[in-house]
Amino acid sequence: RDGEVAKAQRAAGDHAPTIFSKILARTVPATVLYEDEKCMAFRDVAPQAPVHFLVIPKQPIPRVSRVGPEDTEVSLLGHLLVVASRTARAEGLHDGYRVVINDGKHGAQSVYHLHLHVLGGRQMGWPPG
Ligand code: DGP
Repeated sequence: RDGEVAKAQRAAGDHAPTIFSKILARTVPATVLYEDEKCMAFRDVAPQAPVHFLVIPKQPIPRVSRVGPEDTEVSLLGHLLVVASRTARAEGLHDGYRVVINDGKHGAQSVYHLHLHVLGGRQMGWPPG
């Protein structure tokens, strides 16, 4: 994942819109697993596990550390986790899975539109790199 870390560190910061806005607008194709009025789940283009999908809010929050204290944003985070869990079940991840949020440079975030990674279908290691 050295290449991914380097890419993330080159990402200049909180730029919007990102490629994920185009996926939401369906001008860039993606394999969409779930969509509702608040979020979308789609397969990661560079899967790091047999099942690897992302859950993103439609609201373009750049990163989790920018989530405000407003009830709507707090409940949106909860909704994203519930959708992650429900979609993981629909993907057959009955033996568990991992949910990851990368934030900023040290977190190796490369796309500055908040997203939850859901990875499963194999044994995960710990600690992560
Ligand atoms: P992060 O490092 O947490 O910012 O992860 C961004 C993820 O987004 C990374 O795993 C690859 C994925 N990704 C980037 N561009 C695209 C794209 O155009 N389509 C899809 N499906 N995934 C993408």
